[in-house]
Amino acid sequence: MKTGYVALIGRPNVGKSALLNNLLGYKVAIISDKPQTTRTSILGIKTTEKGQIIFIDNPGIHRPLHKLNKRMMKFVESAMETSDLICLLIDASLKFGHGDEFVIENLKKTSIPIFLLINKVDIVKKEKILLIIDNYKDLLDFKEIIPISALKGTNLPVLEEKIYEYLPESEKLYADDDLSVQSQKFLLSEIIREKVLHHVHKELPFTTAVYIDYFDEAPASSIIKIPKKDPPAFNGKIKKYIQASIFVEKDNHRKIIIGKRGSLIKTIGTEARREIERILGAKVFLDLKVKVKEKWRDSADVLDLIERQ
Ligand SMILES: Nc1nc2c(ncn2[C@@H]2O[C@H](COP(=O)(O)OP(=O)(O)OP(=O)(O)O)[C@@H](O)[C@H]2O)c(=O)[nH]1
Ligand SMILES: [Mg+2]
Repeated sequence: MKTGYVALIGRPNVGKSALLNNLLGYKVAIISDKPQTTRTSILGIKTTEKGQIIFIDNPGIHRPLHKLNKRMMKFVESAMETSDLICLLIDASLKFGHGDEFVIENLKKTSIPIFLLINKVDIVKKEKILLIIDNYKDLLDFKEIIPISALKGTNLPVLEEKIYEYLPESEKLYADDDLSVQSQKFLLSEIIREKVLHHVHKELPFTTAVYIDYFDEAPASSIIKIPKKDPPAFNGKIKKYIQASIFVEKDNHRKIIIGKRGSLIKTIGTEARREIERILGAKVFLDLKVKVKEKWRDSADVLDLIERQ
């Protein structure tokens, strides 16, 4: 048996969470077209006959300006320290820039083997990929360079095979049906935040947080299991009550999220409720409130609250 930790590292928006979900075959991390979507490390466990790969999805590497962002970078640091292999993802459709240099500098300090994953190859020409390989190959001692599409699944079986070559001989660390490590309340709050992210722009994606105020049926364990049935059986009679707060930093942001006569918050609520109902296999009453918490990104109390839900 081979078992080990694989950290997914890269700039914001390169497709780390999309890759995690596609590798697992289940959605455990939220995805959006806005940068800095992921704010903590999320473990995703893939058990096969060869062993167990424990993927660690991470926030995108950026220069941190707020306490929130400093914490995000701490997650990246500790994920890199605990991993047996680092997968550096880049976006094939973007030009090499300062952000990429910053990431490379960060990785120069580590002695852990690194793969370069050139993501989003579904939207670029082959010649472009060859140029990227040429530009990158001498920047770090990459053990493998693999062009992939996290969205379409291109080359993911090859990636998985190569990963196993770099994992230590070890017994499995998790049960075969363990899928992710994060509390269910946290996952539900993230799903609500994902729906918010789809509808907001400019500053708002960065200044919105979600906290589950009330859901008394959430399991205390922070292990999320592979559903026994896919999709899980749906019981339309059971109604679960969830109350959540959407935090913003300014009153005009609160007004934007609520929308004209409550139209946007209604849309967000409906989209989130539908997805949460699929996860819980039951009808849900989702009660959303939008609250102003000035400068929450620099408040340790609010950050603790959100992280530990
Ligand atoms: N065309 C294409 N788009 C992709 C691919 N992978 C991810 N995307 C898109 O890229 C955007 C960012 O994806 P995420 O998975 O949220 O990126 P991330 O690296 O986790 O971003 P952060 O959490 O902000 O660091 C989304 O709009 C995805 O749909 C891919 O292989 N091809
Ligand atoms: Mg992400």
